[in-house]
Amino acid sequence: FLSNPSDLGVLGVCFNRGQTKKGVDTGPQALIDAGLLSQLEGLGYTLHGSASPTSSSSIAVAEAEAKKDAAPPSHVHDYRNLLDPLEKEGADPPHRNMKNPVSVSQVTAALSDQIYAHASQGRMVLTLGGDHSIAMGTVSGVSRGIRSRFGASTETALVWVDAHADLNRPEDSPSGNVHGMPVAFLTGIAEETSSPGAPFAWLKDPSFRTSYRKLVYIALRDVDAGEKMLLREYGIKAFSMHDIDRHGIGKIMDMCLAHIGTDVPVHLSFDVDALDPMWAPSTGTPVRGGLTLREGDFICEALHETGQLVAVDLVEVNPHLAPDEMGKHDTVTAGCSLVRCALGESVL
Ligand code: 4U7
Ligand code: MN
Ligand code: MN
Ligand code: MN
Repeated sequence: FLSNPSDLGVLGVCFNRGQTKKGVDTGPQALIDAGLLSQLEGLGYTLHGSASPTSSSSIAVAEAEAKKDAAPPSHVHDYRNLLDPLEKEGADPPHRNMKNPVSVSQVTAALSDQIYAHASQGRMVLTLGGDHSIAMGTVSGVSRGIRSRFGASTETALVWVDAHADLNRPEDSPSGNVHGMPVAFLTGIAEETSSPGAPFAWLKDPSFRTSYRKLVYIALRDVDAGEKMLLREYGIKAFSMHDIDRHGIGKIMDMCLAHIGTDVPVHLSFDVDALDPMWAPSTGTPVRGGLTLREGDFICEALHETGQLVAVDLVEVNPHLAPDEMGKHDTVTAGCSLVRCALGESVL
């Protein structure tokens, strides 16, 4: 699926407003400081940065126009030009129970365009988070990029590796945190209203969407009541930790790939909290009883082996939430390992 499989678009998304804990916006820099980008160059990839998205506000556009010197492409983005106008207390009030709806919507819409720019050129895309709400941007940007290359009917499969299903509709969410909702919006299970100012109306475009039939969950163990109902109602393929204990990760990946089928592009969205807190304690919503690092690496390797991977997200690394220095180091090291495995490190 990749016209040039060694070209990699890399986007560090320093964003934390899909949840309420500070620090997850420093995840991308921590992964990069640990040497991830040079490790990927060592695997033979040529890395490409992105242009900063311009603010939709007319003031910022006018300022950029006046300066005329656009910033060079970069691997790490803070979206401050989009977020600063929303800094004021009460500037981004809840909408349908969602916290920071405008912040999340503006950043993920801009991210979707940045991702599209890579995917539509046939590049593999790696995104480092940031909280998992950013998947609204990554998954939609990739789906759109793949459709632009192979036709509107070409769907991209989504493998969501996570302790959580992130499938809450806004009104069902126990927390109001949008990082627990991206899959619901991407699949259209949570329908955004057409009312003026509805923050995620931009995700209604069919070319941005992912079919829930091409969605596979792995490592679930903390699923809310409303999410369980939706999993059953839509017949979504989901492998829980219980299933992994029963069958072993090898068999699970065979079943995962059988469900997706060959000749289908695949987007892997890996939430580091899928790993057991023993390997990845520095994350906002840790849940015990998770994957070993080796099982996580195996999932990534098995997807790489298919040759169908077109995008990888690694999200929810929060260096500020480490119980100690070692916990932070372990989490960042584990994150780097997952990404390298997805990008072919283990191939002999
Ligand atoms: B993550 C939760 F209620 N389901 O909606 C919610 F348990 O991206 C957690 O997977 C969501 O880390 C976790 O707030 C989102 C909660
Ligand atoms: Mn999670
Ligand atoms: Mn998640
Ligand atoms: Mn989490």
